[in-house]
Amino acid sequence: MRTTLISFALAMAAGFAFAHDYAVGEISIKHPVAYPTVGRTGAGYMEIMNEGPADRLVGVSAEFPRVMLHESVTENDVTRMEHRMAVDLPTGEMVTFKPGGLHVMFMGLSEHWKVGDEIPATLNFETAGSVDVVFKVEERPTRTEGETDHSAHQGMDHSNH
Ligand SMILES: [Cu+2]
Repeated sequence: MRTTLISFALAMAAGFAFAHDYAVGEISIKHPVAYPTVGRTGAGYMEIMNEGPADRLVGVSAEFPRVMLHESVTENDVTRMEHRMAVDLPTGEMVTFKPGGLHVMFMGLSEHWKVGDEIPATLNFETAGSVDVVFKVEERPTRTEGETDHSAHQGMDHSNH
């Protein structure tokens, strides 16, 4: 009995570590991830699946001077980041935060994020409530739109000095 309980607990822990998913109400958050930083800003990405009534992500809080919802928008080959007050989560749809698109912007980092770092944050949903998640810092995939996204962040960072 005891052994069964322990191995069950271990399996659960291992499952969590591997899947790295979170849920609140009928909303699930899949694999929150970030990449190593070089400046004073970092971006968080994830997938949000809403199996319940339509909801909205209305904010993210974390231990940084400023955290915002951003979307990178490309028009005429020029990419800029726009602030979003909220992100709609329609019923039965997966909303993807990814380089070159929606992201959580963490500003005022005091040290660089490295592979293996864990960035705790709280996602606040209008109806479902709040859930604590951890953005895990992974190796940045090579040559994606993220490069554009990244340089946009750097430009923004300099203007703050
Ligand atoms: Cu941004």
